[in-house]
Amino acid sequence: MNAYEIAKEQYAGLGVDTEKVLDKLKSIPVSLHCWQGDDVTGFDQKGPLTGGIQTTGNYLGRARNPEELFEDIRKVFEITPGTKKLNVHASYAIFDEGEFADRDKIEPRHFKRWVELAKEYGVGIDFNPTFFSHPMVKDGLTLTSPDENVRRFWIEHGKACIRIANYFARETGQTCVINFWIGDGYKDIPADRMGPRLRYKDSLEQIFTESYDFDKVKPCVESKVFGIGVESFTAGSSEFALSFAATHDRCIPLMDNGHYHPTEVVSDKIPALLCFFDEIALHITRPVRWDSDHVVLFDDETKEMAKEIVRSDALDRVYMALDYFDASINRIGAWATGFRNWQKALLNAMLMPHDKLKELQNAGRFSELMACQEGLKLLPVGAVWDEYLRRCGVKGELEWFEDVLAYEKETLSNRK
Ligand SMILES: [Mn+2]
Repeated sequence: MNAYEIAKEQYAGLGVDTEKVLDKLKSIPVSLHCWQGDDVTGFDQKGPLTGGIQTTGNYLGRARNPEELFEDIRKVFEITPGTKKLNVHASYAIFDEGEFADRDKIEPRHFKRWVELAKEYGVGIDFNPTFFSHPMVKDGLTLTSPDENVRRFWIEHGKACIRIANYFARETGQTCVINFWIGDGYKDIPADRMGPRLRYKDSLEQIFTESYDFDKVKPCVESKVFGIGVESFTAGSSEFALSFAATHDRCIPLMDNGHYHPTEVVSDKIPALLCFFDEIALHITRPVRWDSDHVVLFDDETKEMAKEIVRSDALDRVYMALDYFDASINRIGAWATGFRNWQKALLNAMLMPHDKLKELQNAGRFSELMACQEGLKLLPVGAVWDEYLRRCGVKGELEWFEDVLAYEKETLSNRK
């Protein structure tokens, strides 16, 4: 017997059908963020990254244009298993030679090439309005700005993005999750915390008057606790975003696990929200002391987040997207490592006998529960993972990076 067959028998003994797990895992869409490829630069402006977020590092080979970014995305698709979606920011509009449309005026046709790429792979597209890195961000504010011209510009941007999300859903035939995140806030102690939030609420309500079919287009509101330069106050806090989503139909909450206090964990928040929301969305990242957007690892909290989704039987209620950007290492390697690790975390969670574990908990057999949970950690998840990679036609754990090195040598090193 090979390693997978032995593992399959071992899991069968626990009541876990590895064949079913492998089929299911292959079908779960995970959204791959386009912004890992170019350090969140985008194509529509040349200014610095703003909005309280930062990329660090200057590894060779950053994608500088749509052609290079698409080339890199193709490589990532090739070296990662499972079903993907493309996750695109509005700042990645692609204009014809000599053409330009500002963020309040962008149209579906500016994203035609993204649709072509998605169709080539038969994947869906998720979308994000870009409320940062733009001259109309005034004093760090967009949808909360007391300047009505500024606020109006960004409301129009939001509406334009909903029209583009409609286009993505229509063209791909798949759900388009459109995520609203703003970095609006204040560096120092504000004199008014409610005013900006009321303006944010009103802005979102105006944006969501743009028509969309909630079966196909899923607007989300993403919260954040702080950003660089906006340490004292963030308008779109957790309470704000959750309350907004809870009190507005046709809108769902999005949790980014880098957007909370360092000792808070999103794994615990997932089942809490699932008690109240039909659907939720996640940005999966790795915060190191702050919202540093490090590459997702196969670490304890990543595993715990996946377990909570699986245990809650909510794989079809949680929209999963990756969100990190590391410019200090090979960006293709970063992209693929994080994508592969979230797949691993899902697999690990799907191989657990959750019903049995719940029974132990409900019977108060806590020492047995602990022993069992610890025992599960050394079961041959790796053998099932290897089999999954084989079936997906993707190279094994200690081999795939060769492709990244070859790509760096042949392609990335020429980008100077
Ligand atoms: Mn995020």
